[in-house]
Amino acid sequence: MNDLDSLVQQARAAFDAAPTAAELENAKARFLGKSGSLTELLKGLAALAPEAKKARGAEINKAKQQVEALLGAARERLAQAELEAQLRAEALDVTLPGRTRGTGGLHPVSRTIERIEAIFSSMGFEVAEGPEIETDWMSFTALNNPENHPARSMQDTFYVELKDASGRWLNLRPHTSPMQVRYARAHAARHAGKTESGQPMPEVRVIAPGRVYRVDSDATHSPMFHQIEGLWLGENVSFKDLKVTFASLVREFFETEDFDVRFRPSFFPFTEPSAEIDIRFGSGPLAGRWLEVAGSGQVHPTVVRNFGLDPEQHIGFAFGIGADRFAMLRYGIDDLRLMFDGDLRFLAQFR
Ligand code: 2NL
Repeated sequence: MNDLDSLVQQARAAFDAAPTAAELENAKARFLGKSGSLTELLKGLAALAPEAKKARGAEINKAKQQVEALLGAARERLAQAELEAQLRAEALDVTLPGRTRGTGGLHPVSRTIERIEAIFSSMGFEVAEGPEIETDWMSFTALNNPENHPARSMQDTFYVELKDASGRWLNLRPHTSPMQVRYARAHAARHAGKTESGQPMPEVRVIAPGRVYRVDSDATHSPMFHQIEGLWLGENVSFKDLKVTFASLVREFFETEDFDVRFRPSFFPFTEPSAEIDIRFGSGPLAGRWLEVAGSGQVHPTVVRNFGLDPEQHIGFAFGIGADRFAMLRYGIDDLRLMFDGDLRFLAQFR
């Protein structure tokens, strides 16, 4: 092997060994650079005689072309490797599942209240919502609670350190009745003196859903819970209407015809007579047991008078149901505390 062949072999080995484009360019300088070995050989031609110069020059140029060809191939190889590495680094697996924002949903109690509102709306009831901080008169006096009734005590009712115009502490409403009082009084004021002679005042038909508060906390009681109260007053609204109304609610809310409704005598200051309402399903997971689901009664004449209405002309019923209990019965929830823990593993089941 002559000196030029071995130089080409050295260049090939150096270019093959270069791991990066930068090192390849360093290797190139050793052969083709200003003082590279091939350049030096070309400079040496000057000392040769014309004939020898021509022959040697042609050989050196041939070697130079071989080295340049090897350099081009090595550059190509490194560029290709670099591109492949980049593609590997930036690879996307388009088959991976996407990261989505989870779907939200209504709380089971909200769903229950919305369903019950829709059912009563279809029976001609309006929905009244209002303040959760109330006056003593709205929460108790208007509803015929005696001055020393235990419901007014601090053991039963939360009070707010603010007084109303008559100097009494405001309370967190212990039921949604105050909203019905407000609604009935506005109804009485709106129609006062306006009804044509002989025409009765329009009926009052309203439900009041919402949060209520009582000093009570254990496995089956939460200091905040949800109530839906209903009120229907007219010329001749009776317990028969209450039973039909309540049975319609149960039929539509629980989506079954297979149940019984019974009234059990009870006592509330705001109704007389008063009754607990029990239901019993004939089939399904709750079948066979009487379940207490509401309190009810004929609205007390004193309460009707506090509405600003005449108890001879406005007779009817009121009831109160626990929305949380309805939600638990409907969705098969066995622990009240689950409803208020805010645990997404529970809530996600209602999306
Ligand atoms: C219960 C008791 C009841 C009422 C609520 C009512 C409202 C007005 C006038 C008269 Cl404005 N009554 N509400 C009547 C009877 C019972 O609820 O234990 N509910 C879970």
